[in-house]
Amino acid sequence: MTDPTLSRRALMGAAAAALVSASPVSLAAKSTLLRVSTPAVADDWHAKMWTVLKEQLDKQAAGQFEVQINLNGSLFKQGAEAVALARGNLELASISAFDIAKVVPAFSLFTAGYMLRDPAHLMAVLGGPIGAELYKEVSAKMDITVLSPLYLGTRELNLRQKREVKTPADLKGLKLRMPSTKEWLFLGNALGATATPLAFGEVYLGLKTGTIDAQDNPLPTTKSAKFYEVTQQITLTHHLVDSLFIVVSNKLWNSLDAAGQQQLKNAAVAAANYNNTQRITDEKNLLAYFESQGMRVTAPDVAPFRTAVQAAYAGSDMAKQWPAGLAERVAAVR
Ligand code: KDO
Repeated sequence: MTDPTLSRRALMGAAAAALVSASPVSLAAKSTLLRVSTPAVADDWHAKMWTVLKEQLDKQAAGQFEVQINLNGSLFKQGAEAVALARGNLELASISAFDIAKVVPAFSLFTAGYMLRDPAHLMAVLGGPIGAELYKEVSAKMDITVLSPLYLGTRELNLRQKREVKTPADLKGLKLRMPSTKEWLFLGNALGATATPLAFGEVYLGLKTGTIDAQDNPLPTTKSAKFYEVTQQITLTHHLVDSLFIVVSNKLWNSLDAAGQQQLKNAAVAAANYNNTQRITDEKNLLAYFESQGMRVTAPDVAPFRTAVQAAYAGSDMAKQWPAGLAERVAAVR
């Protein structure tokens, strides 16, 4: 006959053993926090792509990462992400060529109007050997690693009031909102307008109240940030095929083993691909939507804009800092 006391003891012992053997597992399972900061609004594709990254990591590396997504510049304001990453206060962000150009001047080449031709060209240049070369300097100087470039969209003019716009001269005196760095302002002025600095989060109100006359963004952003509600015209200048870069702080990157790095990189590439596909589709369909909302869409000949903008860059201090032959190598990429 079995002694009931003994079997109870045996049971308790087994339970304790199970607990002991369970604890190292749960300790080891402590996940790595990945804080994301973006100025993007929830409805924009480069906000939604972070959920793709999160889901991809949950699938590939269950329990290993905790992705915390902060939208609308709620964690760090637009343009402050690179410094936060370098200081270890942030792990992931999508920053622009304009942000990188402040530290790595070669990147101002990708802020120049009419330099990249289309999304495929952008991805071939920035996702190929030219990108890879430049990202080494980004890592060394900014303490961040580029995981993937992405297509933010082609920037178009969006005017508060209807206006004939055929050449840069027609933009004279127009207060065109641009983000607040000198490279952005240069682009706005090169188009013929009066570039006026304003943070992304203030653009809607600026258009509504008339402190600015126009803004430029890719069509999907003009839709998701609802700028079409407070403007009357879209003018298709196609002046910048714009990029962003999904980046991770080197502090976090270097703390991962090779498998963790690969999982994070795969998830970033999946997020970028998702963004690119959705955005390119949207760009094809949105003009009809804007017209249905009563907006005027105009498509001037872009040649006079291209000529003026390219001449402005060619004579600029920025162009003097572009590595010799880089612009030609970029143009030669098919
Ligand atoms: C903008 O402020 O117009 C801009 O499009 C600039 C981009 O570099 C990027 O910061 C973007 O805003 C935000 O992600 C919001 O869409």
